Parts: sequence; C-alpha cells; structure tokens
Amino acid sequence: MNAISLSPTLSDLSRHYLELEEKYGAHNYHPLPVVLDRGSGIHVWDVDGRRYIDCLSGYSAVNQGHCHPKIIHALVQQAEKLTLTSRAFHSDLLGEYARYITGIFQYDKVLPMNTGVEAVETAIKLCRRWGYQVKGIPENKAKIIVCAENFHGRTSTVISFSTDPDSNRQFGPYMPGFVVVPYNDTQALLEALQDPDIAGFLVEPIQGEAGVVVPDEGYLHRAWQLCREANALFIADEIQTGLGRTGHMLACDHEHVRPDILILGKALSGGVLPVSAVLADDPIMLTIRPGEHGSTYGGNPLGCRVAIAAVTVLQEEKMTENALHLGELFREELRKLNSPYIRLVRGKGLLNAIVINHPNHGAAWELCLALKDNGLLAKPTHGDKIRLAPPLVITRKEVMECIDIVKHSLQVLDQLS
Ligand code: IF1
Repeated sequence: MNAISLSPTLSDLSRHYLELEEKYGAHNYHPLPVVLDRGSGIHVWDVDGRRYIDCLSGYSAVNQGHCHPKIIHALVQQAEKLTLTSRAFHSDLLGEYARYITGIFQYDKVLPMNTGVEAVETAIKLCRRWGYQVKGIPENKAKIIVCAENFHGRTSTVISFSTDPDSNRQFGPYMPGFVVVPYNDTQALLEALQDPDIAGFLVEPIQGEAGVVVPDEGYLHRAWQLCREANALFIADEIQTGLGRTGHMLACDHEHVRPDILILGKALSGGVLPVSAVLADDPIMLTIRPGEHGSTYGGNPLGCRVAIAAVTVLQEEKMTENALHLGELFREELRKLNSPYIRLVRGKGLLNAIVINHPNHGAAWELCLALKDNGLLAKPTHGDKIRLAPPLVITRKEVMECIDIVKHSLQVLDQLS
C-alpha cells in the first residue's frame, strides 16, 4: 500500500497534459488530477504507467469493462466496412439492431439517438406529441412532471427543469411546461397528476447525480400505477441505471415496472461511442412521423453494430447477476469498515455511494485524492458523496481489494481538521 499524503505529487508528464487542457480546453470540469491513457476491464493506467481500479466506469458507460475485446472487435470490423449512411438511406444494420434491442426490452419500436440527453429530449417530444394526439391535451399546454434533484443532461430544455443552480444558473430563459415534485413522494405525484394537461412523468429509478439516492421500495411501482390511473406516460431515464448496473437489466425491473417510454444510453455502447435509444410501443412511437425528428448520427451502422455487441456480452458474461451479488458484498464490506467518516452506504447492485461524515467540506475530495494515490479512482458528487461504481466485470477478490484501498485511504481524514 502506498503512503498516504495530503498533497499528491504529479509527474512532469501528467502536469504537461493537465496544463494543455487548462490552457486550450474550456473550464467546464474540475477533474481529479490523473491523466489516463489506457484501459482494460476494471483497470485504467495513467501516463506514468500506474494502474487504478476504475470505480466511476465513465459514469456507468463502461459497465462491460474498458475496451471489452468483443465490443472492440465489433467496432473495428464495422469501422472498416461502413460507419454512417445518414437516415436518408437504409443500412443493413439499423433494422437488425432495432429487432435485437426491441426484443431484449420487449417494446414495439426503438428510436435511436446518440448522447443520453438527446434521448431524453426525444422522450420529451414523444410524450408531448402523445399528449396532443392521443390524450387530447390542447395545443401547447402539455406538461411533464419531473423530480427535484433530477439529472437528465445538459441541453437548455433539460436544464430548464433542473433544480441544481450549477446546472441552470444564467442559462435562461428556460423552457416552460415542467412541474417539479419531490422525489420519492407519491402523494405529491398524485396531486400533480390531477392536472389534465399532464402528459407524463419523467423519473430516474435511482437518482445518480443527486448522490445515488435510492427511493423507498414500492415508490416506482406506485408512481407507475398513479400514472396509468391519470392517463399519463411513465418515462424512465435508465441512462445510468440501465443495462445491468443495479443488478437487473433495468432498475425498474426490481419493482416489475414497465415504463411507457424507456430511455437508454451510456453502456448501450459499452463506453465506445455515444449510442442512446428511446423505446416505446406503437401507439406512442408512431405519433412521430417522417421528417419530424432525427439526428445525423442516430442509428448509424457503427453504433448499431457496437450496441448489439455491448448488450450481447452483458448477457453472455452474466454481468447483471455479478452486479447484483458483488454489489451486496461491496455495501456489506463498506459498512463493516465501521468508519466514523462513513455516514451512510447506499445503492443497488454496483451503483453505490458513501456519504462522508467529516467537519471539513473538502473531505470527500481529499479522500478521492488518497484513493487515487492508493490505486482506486472515484469522484465526489455534491460535496460529501463518493460514487463507487466499478465495471460489472469486477470479481469478488477485486471488490475486496477496493475495500482494502478505501480502508487505508480513510486514514487521510484523521489528518484533516
Ligand atoms: C456530465 C452526473 C452521472 C444521466 C442521466 C441523462 C444523462 C445523464 C440519468 C445525460 C448523464 C452524466 C453526464 C456527466 C456527468 C454524469 C453524471 F453526475 F452528472 F449525474 F452519470 F451521474 N440521464 N450523466 O446520468 O447523458 O447526454 O451525458 O450522454 O454531464 O458531466 P449524456
């Protein structure tokens, strides 16, 4: 185990890359001072050749592990053949992918996009369109209920209903048509659903950015029921929670909830390129007609091929089951550390977080620096929370290695006042 220090040293090489980013890149992030140039499975390496266990997994995009050979093989093979047709023409892969992905998730249709937030935008448009055409909401009156502390991406529409000032301050004017209710509060949802102009309810089954906030058991199921009773669409943003992360294919599966609109992203490509998807049945999906929505890259053959490979390896290698079992072990062992600095351990499957208990506001950041020095990468969120979400290919032995690193690194907080 490496020595713990409060001021980690950086190699000249690392410093060089940090300075390049600082000078020529926009300052819209505050990354941990580590410069990576290689990844394989649960591991990444920095430019000095030091190895780390990746406990962020590209915010759950790399569920299948870094550079999974079968996904990379699919990428390379397809890249040599055909990468993009645009949707002005057909390709031999869009139909195959559409059949594959709708078969896995049991929906009539898929609408392919690229980034997560584009899929959220698509779901919003689809929900509004359904509201006008099927539910009969008067033109321009449709509203969508969202939750406080939500995170659904960074576009101007999506930040319009964020409750985090960092996300939306001085980016207005904001898009109207959203109603915010507290998360995990079915009574508030029930009341909001009384408005006949409500077209749908958009929700994260577990709130990621908020710090891995797991709602009470039964919340999602009850919310889904309430939506049905109010003739409003239940829209699940499973961009971060989907594809095995929480120990089921979808986090909604824990409560046997079938969303009316399902949003996927991130791990749909195994962290290889942006691939997102919106799934729904015909009465919803077919309200959008040719020319009314799309994207240059959406449904491109490269993305389709990679997504088929990414979901196939997830299933073949039983990563979802692994996430369920090793997630329990992870939380149990974290709790067993019995550290005065860990206020709370929470999560589902391998989407977990610890809430730090320390008078110093920089404690979570300092702990992440110590974790990094000891060979584990994680990032604080909202000051006092640290997400621990390794790729789903992690082994029992490697979970114990993480625990050991956390245990040693916590000592750094003794020196912090
Ligand atoms: C950033 C968080 C994670 C998401 C959900 C949609 C999107 C995301 C539930 C948009 C994206 C990312 C984006 C990244 C940070 C990150 C994040 F901490 F901010 F919340 F993962 F936890 N819905 N989440 O989590 O997907 O358009 O980015 O592909 O924006 O800094 P995207």
